[in-house]
Amino acid sequence: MKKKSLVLLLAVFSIFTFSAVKKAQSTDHNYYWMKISAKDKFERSIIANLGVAIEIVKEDYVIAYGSNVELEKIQQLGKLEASSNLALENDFPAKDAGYHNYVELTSELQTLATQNPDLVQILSIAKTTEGRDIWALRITADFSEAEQKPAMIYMGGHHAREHLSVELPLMLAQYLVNQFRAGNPRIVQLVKTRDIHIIPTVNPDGMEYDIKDASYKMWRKNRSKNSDGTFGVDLNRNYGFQWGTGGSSSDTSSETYKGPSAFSEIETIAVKNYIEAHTNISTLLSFHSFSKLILYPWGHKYQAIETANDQAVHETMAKKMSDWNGYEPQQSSALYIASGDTTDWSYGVHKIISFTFELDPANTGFGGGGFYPGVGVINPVFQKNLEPMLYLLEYADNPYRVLNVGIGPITR
Ligand code: 0X9
Ligand code: ZN
Repeated sequence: MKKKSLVLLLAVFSIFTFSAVKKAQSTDHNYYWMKISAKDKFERSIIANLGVAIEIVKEDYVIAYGSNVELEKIQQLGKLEASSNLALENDFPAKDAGYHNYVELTSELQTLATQNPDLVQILSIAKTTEGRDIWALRITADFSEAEQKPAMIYMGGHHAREHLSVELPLMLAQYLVNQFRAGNPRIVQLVKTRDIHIIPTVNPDGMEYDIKDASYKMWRKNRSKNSDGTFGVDLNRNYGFQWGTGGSSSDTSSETYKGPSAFSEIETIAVKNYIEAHTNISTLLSFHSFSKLILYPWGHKYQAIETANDQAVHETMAKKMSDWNGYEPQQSSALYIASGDTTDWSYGVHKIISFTFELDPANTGFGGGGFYPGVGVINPVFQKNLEPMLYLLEYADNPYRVLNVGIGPITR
């Protein structure tokens, strides 16, 4: 764990309500982060004597790390304020420490919301199988009128190993807030007139599993326990539009296992419910990696979108965005047929203008290196995708404006 993680931990504790404490067993060696009240060196010494490692000392509490046995003793003393058994040891290999693990991501999001309550709300849209919150940020200048404003949603991290896809939405959130504060007129205008939704990682369990023990696992799916004891459903095959009609697998151990039914997964249901609760959402961008592509529906069949204007909007926008990021625009199925992906559902069911970006690097052939391109790409990839991200937000009021034919805005 990096130093930064320890500092950020303080922020994390502010959002963990008192988490369930496992019952101590002599054979059980679970480890916990604990927030323990202690107001002076004498009280701190009592705590230290119990065997926990005190990592942070504050005026009236400490943050310590220790076993379930120690945790129970501290609880008996009546000094335990909060605890978390989230696996903080899950972290990127040192060379990739610039990426955010789940705890760091949570802290960044929480900090942004806490420091900017007038602009940012944070909401847990679900608890995963392993107990992590799936965070959604909502950014807008006046929350009371948010539903009346055109909305857009950005998502990342459907696939566990695609870590760059988590960094971009996080950076976008920070960029919007910082630029609003700095008085950037374009961003001030956007934040005032748009309702912006950002889910940096849809799949926190998978993402953490992928970096467990600081070595990459090349994991793609979530961490659902399947009926036969295998793990994981491909979340980008689990959405409920033309689910299971091609390019997905019924084999539980397959990388593209579609799940036992459409929307069988906590993560996809959470996204579905969230989008359906915000009927003002008109544009959607789902980040994946890698291959440098801009993809749009359909993905489950080779035919183009039936409604000519909808097809034209997707095509026109994709082409425009490719001018900025240099990615290749194409229909999803031009890559390969796959059913149950996010964008076929969001467009197919809700007529949201929807894109998948396959971020850098380019498709370099055999091997998984493309999923782990190093920290050096984070900033340049954000920069080249900033204009596309803002463009979709600008046109969220009426994406058909790109056609210049005076078609009214989407209403759902
Ligand atoms: O296969 C996927 O889910 C996406 N590619 S990835 O390498 N990130 O796994 C692409 C989905 C595009 N959609 C369809 N082809 N339907
Ligand atoms: Zn992906």
